[in-house]
Amino acid sequence: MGLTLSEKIIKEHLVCGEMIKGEEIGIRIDQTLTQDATGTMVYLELEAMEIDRVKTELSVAYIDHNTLQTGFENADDHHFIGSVCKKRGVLFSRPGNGICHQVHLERFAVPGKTLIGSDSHTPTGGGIGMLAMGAGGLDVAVAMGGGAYYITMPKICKVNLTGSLSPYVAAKDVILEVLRILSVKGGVGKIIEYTGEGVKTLSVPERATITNMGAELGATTSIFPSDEITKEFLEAQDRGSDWIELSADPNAIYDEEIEINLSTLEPLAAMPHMPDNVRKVSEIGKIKIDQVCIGSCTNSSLSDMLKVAAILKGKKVAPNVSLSIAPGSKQVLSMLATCGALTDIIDAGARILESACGPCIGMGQAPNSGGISLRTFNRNFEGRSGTADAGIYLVSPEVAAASAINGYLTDPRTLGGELKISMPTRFLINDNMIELPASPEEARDVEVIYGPNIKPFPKSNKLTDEIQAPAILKVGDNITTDHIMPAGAKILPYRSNIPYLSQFCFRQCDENFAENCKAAGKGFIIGGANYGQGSSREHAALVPLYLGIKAVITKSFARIHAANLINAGIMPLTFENADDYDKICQGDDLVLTNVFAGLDSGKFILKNTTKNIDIPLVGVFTKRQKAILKAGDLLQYTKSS
Ligand code: MIC
Ligand code: SF4
Repeated sequence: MGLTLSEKIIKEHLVCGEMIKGEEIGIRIDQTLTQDATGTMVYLELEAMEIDRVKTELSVAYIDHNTLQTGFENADDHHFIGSVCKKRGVLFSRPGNGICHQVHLERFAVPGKTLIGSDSHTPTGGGIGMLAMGAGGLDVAVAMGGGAYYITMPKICKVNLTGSLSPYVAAKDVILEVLRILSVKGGVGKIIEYTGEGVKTLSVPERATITNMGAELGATTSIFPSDEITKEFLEAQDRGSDWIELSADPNAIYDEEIEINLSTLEPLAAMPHMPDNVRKVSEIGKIKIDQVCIGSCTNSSLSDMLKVAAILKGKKVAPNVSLSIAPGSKQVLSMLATCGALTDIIDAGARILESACGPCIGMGQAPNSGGISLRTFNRNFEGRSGTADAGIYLVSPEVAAASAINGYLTDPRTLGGELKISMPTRFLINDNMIELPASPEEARDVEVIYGPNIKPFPKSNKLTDEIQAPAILKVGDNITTDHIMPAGAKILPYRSNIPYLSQFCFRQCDENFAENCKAAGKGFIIGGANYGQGSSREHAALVPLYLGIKAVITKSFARIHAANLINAGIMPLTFENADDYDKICQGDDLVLTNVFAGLDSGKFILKNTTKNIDIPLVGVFTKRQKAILKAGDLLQYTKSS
């Protein structure tokens, strides 16, 4: 039987388990990446694990999220991460060097290798044929220490691409179309593999846009074959020797198949407030806009920026619109400057931001009250922009640039002609903002620098056989990690200070959540379907742990968040009958009985003592997960095993 591309890479890296769909497998990790918003925790965990030097082929720490320095906190975190990197053998990408996924694609991603990153958009590397997955911080720390990464063997969904994109239709429209078809839950438990004739018409950055935003499908990852186009890209990055050819066997068997004819696609937009709320731009019509933001790890490559520059050239940003542009990396910015395209962008009136996540994570550029903002980003969750009542539309760079000039949502095809850009055969290579670690001998004298805002992370208590606690919060479907642990300029500087961070937990859903938790001392969270979608931030588990949450009971979970809960020693349990969700009200007193027997059988009973009813729950854990929960958390488990 032939193998899919993902199966080939998994097989090559399998250290534990069998490639049977739905079973747990452990895979060897070749590369890791971290960013600073999750990185402080990762490196605190690495230090707690007492690992002398990282054991991966390559580990890189990027500073790209918390670059707005309104106080000492972010700069202290940068120094802390930099010092651990120097000591432990990790490359350090300094602030200004670019967004982790963009820089990693340019300089480090290798077809056929495995990568995990403490950021949910790590699958960007799939654009180059890498098996790249987002993971919780602790999982990344364990992988740096040489440990395997455990996932449930996913189903493989084939997306067969035919035809080629029409002028002004972009890779963003391809992934928006996949989101329209599959929804934000549609990729859970799956790897999305792109195949077909249409693949050859897409460049590596275009493929990376598609795999990047596969995160919004909830997919484990997304991947493209490694072909001649991949080779050209790697050669242009002076990394031709990293190339290998890689594709699925012709007789590979897939669990699901989707057909997309690229030629029939039109410019699309994800309307507020979910990435799968997709409609054709031509159908939405000419809505008036207040802001346009171009950049983020989804759409900040050189080719994206050159297209934007070509549309803006000789034009002026509409008077009612604020246009900001953040090129994805120093390489992109400096090449834009060299070829003159940056001048076209500046002359049109764009506000140039540093090469970082910026507005995508609410680090500046919050829209005006009730403002409409078009963004080339990947998430438009309510409030994420920093303005609670803003409406965010996710669009391609072409739609963004055309709309910025007109002042209203514009189908770029109305600009006419064809958008011609010329891509250089060689990128400008200058890795001078990547600091190399100290040699093992020198590393002994390197001191790890802890700023005053860096507080120890919470430890969990040993599991008990009976847990009595109130339903401290009840929420609905599709709760994102931005609901659980919001980001934004005001809160992000405290990513290394869990006690301080805790006051913001679930604020958008219940402003008294933290106080209620403190008063009760413990609690259960009740949720709907796809709980914990979005970011990989383990803070969405560590902060509830700090606030005394013992278990989260939902209709279903997003993959990375469920793993983060287990790693933090919080049980993710689901209703055996989804309708039982209605049998619990916020504030009800609950008792989870016979927990240890439940861990073995996978079945639990939750007594709602307020309503005097028993509710059957399910919690199927692997041997390793049971051991983690029994040990208290992954850190204690790793130390003891
Ligand atoms: C995001 O896009 O939400 C982030 C910020 O990059 C997160 C990581 C984080 O919360 O720090 C992600 O996607 O994992
Ligand atoms: Fe940064 Fe936004 Fe990408 Fe997250 S999604 S890594 S915040 S650019």
